[in-house]
Amino acid sequence: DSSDCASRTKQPLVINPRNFTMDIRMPGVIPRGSDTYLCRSIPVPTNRDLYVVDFIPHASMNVVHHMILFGCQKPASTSSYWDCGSAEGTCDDGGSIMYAWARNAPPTKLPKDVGFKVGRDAGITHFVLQMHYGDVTAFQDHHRDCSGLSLRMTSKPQPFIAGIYLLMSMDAVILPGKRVTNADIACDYSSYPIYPFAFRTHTHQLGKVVSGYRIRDGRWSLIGRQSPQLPQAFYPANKSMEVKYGDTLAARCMFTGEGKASKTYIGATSADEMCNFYIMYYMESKHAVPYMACSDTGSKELFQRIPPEANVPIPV
Ligand code: IYT
Ligand code: CU
Ligand code: CU
Repeated sequence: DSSDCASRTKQPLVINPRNFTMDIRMPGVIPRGSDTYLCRSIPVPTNRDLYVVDFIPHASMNVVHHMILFGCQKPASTSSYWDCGSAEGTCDDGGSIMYAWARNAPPTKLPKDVGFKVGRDAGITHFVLQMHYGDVTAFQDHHRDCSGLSLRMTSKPQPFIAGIYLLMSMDAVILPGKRVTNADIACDYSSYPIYPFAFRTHTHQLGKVVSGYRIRDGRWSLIGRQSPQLPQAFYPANKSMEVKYGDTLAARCMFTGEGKASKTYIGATSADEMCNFYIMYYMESKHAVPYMACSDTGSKELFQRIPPEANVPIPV
């Protein structure tokens, strides 16, 4: 009921323990219609470095379509919660994705000794939770929703920090009627070693499969492939591998333009497309780079050697 809901959105008072939990939950909301996006922001304590070491989702698939947690410096609104469907957005500084929950998808666990570093030094002073409410028939009973996440936090420095490497296409054009259009992305990796452990794919309606690879000495090793039409959570990476200086990271999104009457471009609306492959990795703390991105298209010659699976749709 609603009073119970209110009590669950209150933060417990924490008097300086090393390990504690932060709750970020909707404050008892009723979405106005289907496909409503609501965002909730809470400040991160900034008097010391903190690490997020676990995520505990509180959501039911009947009510919530997906939720994404961002770490950011400047939430798009100063309200405690707001409609973040299109115009207002999530974070003014972009923000970095830290966790995604989607219906039916398995939960992402951080490996032992790995944490996302947050706080003032890490440039993450707020958590913003984006909730996508799908079908609102779940609200016919007039209940108020307080779905959200619990974050297990510690001030104990972690040996490894978690980070995100985002491969994204900026300039793909999907041709109308054409059965297959590929969007390719590749960058040389030139930092300290990272160890991918989870991946997430994101496209809109036209994406069939998104695959990501490490290329070393001409050999392609799969980090992960998934249909972006399945719940867009973080899935476990293929096998443990290292990505080091001199390797190349590459991704392909396979789209279909079948049934379309005009070209589709990369853009922010649901009529546009996106091509994203997110790698969640860990890295030794002393070299910590929490966020990297690549949007180069890579060469045609390079992609001639991509494994054929990158063009095999995954049944949904
Ligand atoms: C144009 C595009 O591909 N946008 C993606 C990736 C992206 C995310 C963030 C780009 C920037 C960001 O600051 I955060 I610049 C995109 O919007 N992806 C959505 C969410 O925003 C995370 C997704 O669901 O992956
Ligand atoms: Cu959703
Ligand atoms: Cu998108």
